[in-house]
Amino acid sequence: MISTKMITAINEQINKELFSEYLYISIQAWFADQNLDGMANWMSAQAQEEHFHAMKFFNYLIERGARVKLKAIEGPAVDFKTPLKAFQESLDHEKFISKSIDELMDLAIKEKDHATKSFLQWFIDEQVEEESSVDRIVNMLKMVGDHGHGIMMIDRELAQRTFVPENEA
Ligand code: OFO
Repeated sequence: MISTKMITAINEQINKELFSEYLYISIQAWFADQNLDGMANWMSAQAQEEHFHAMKFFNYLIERGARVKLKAIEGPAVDFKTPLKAFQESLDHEKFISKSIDELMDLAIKEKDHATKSFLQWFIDEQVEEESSVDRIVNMLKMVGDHGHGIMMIDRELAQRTFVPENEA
């Protein structure tokens, strides 16, 4: 049986995932305003992925017979200054999410909740991939600096990203 403590912690995680979606569509809006449509596309795909993460936690609680209780979503930043700062903000946020998922896993281990441990493993693995893909973009942006041509090339690459939910991949 899933504990009240675990249910509360997962409900908080749903809020964090929905905030992630909100943050990434805010960055998407900023990129669209800068006419960097490829980067805006990348953020849109990232936001869809976060919605999928939130619903994965949401469905897990329902499956365990627990109550989903949604909370207010905090307002995200709206100004990101440069592409590098925008992606750096995403990387910092992903590190915060990884820490939060690690804490959920710590709680599941403490409570000997094997079902939740097994469920959370997918997110632990996913965060390694999430951090590494944003880190790669941050490094590319550092390399090109303010060079317009370099920014345009990265923008073109990021235009290719699409989001495919895991059961359709
Ligand atoms: Fe970007 O991470 Fe959700 O979990």
